[in-house]
Order: sequence, then C-alpha cells, then structure tokens
Amino acid sequence: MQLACGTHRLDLSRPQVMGILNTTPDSFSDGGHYYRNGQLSLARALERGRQMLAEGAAIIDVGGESTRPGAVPVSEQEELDRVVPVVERLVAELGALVSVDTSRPGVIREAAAAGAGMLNDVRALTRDGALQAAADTGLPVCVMHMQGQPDTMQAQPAYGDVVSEVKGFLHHRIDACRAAGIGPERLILDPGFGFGKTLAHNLALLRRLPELVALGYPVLVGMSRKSMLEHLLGRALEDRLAGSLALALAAAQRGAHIIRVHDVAATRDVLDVEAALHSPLDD
Ligand code: 9MG
Repeated sequence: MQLACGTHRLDLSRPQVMGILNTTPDSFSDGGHYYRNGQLSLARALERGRQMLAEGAAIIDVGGESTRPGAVPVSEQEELDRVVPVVERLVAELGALVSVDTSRPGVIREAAAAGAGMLNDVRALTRDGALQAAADTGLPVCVMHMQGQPDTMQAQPAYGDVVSEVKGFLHHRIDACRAAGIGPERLILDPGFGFGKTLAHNLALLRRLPELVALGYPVLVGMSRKSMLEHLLGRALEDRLAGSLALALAAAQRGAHIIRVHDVAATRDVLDVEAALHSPLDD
C-alpha cells in the first residue's frame, strides 16, 4: 500500500513511524522543549526534526495546540505562528514529509501552502470549514475518533461496544470526507487511543484493531507515553518507554500502518525486529 503525500510517496507495506514534534509550551510530554525565554526556537525544533528523521521517522507530526485536558486555548494566529515556520523549514531544509496536527481550516490551508504532506485532525474535520479546507489541499487526512472534548473527555467515558461505536463514527466521517471531495485513497483512520476512553476501552480497541484494519484504509495509532500506561503499570511520564514500545509492537502485529511516537529510534528498532520475522531467511 502506497500513500501519495504531496511530493512524497509513503510506503505502507511495512509499519512507518511518525515522530511527534509539539511546538506548544504545554503539551503533556514534550511541551516547551523548543522554547527559549518564552519564545519558540525554530533552530531547536528543526534540530529535533533532523534527529527524528535520522532515527527512522518517515513522517514528522507538527502540532501547535495541546489537546491535554486543562491546556490553555490558543488563538488561530498563535497556532499559525507556532506551526507554519516549522513546517516550512522542515520541508525546505530537510526534505521531510510533514504532517500537521490541527483542526482549524486556516491552519490546514497555510500548512499545506508551506509544504505539509499530510493532515492529522483529532477532531476528524468536524470544525466548520475544515472538510472543505482539507479537500482543497489534495493531501491525505488522518481522521481520529474522540468522545467528548479534550477538556472533559476523560471525566466519564462510556460506550456500549467501544469498537463498534468507534467504527460507526469513522464510517460517518469517511462518508462526510468523500462527500466533500476527499477520495478514499486520501483517508487514514485512527481509533483515538486515550481520547475519551478508559483503560478497558483502549485495550479493547487494541485487541480488536484488526477489525479497523479490515475496513481497508491505512490505520494510524498513537499510544506513546499516554496515561493508559500509568493505569496499566503505575509509571510516571518519564518511565513509559518500555510500555510504549510494547504497545507499538502490539499495534504493528495487529496491522497498524503508522505509529505516532515520541521515541523514534527505539520504536523503529522494535518494528524492524518484528519485520525480520516476516522476511525470507538466508540460511
Ligand atoms: C495529536 N495527537 C495526539 N494523540 C494522537 C493520536 O492518538 N492520534 C492522532 N492521529 N493524533 C494525535
């Protein structure tokens, strides 16, 4: 399976790593890493992008708005200021395939003009104007499931059958995307681990990920360092590498095509070891 991403072709016949680059001062794991005296440092963000590419990331996901509960809301101009220059430089200087994590039509349009090759919307293009903006870019789009809104989504997530409900939601968004002119070859699906889900919901979605893969679209998952690992292992944020790798491996074994992570090198190693088990043996 190949995905056309602007000037890039993404080979999805093996799981690919999407490296996370949050240009926010307050994201849950890497917030503020690229700030100096309260100002976003383009040089630092670019350096991190360079490092992730060297470590085997196929995509760099740039986000300028934190979806962490309690995060400070950001204006559109601020989001543009955080995202667009980073996209421009990652593309121009490193030739990177950049995805942009945004829900705003204005940011979708400007990021595409700056050279982004993929869109990633945790709100699945539900904001006014987002479907049309995404359609106009011609880029592939990741549509993610979320129950509720970031601020309150973890208060009391509830489902009958979480897998059926997530699939039902994604089917609706596929229909909406296609009606807006986003062809099936441009769609990527994401069950939205941690977005309005308890540990039991997340585990059910992971166990039954093959049902989502069977819909025939590329599947993206993001579980890196998420609080499901705190609930599962009792680990603080900085001690979640082993758990994140186990989740990445489990997702790849169940057919995930793109794994969104903070720890690129370690994840790539795990996926390469797993891939070797499926390659022909020399002797
Ligand atoms: C931006 N962001 C944070 N977590 C995410 C996830 O699980 N999937 C996608 N597509 N984006 C995410």
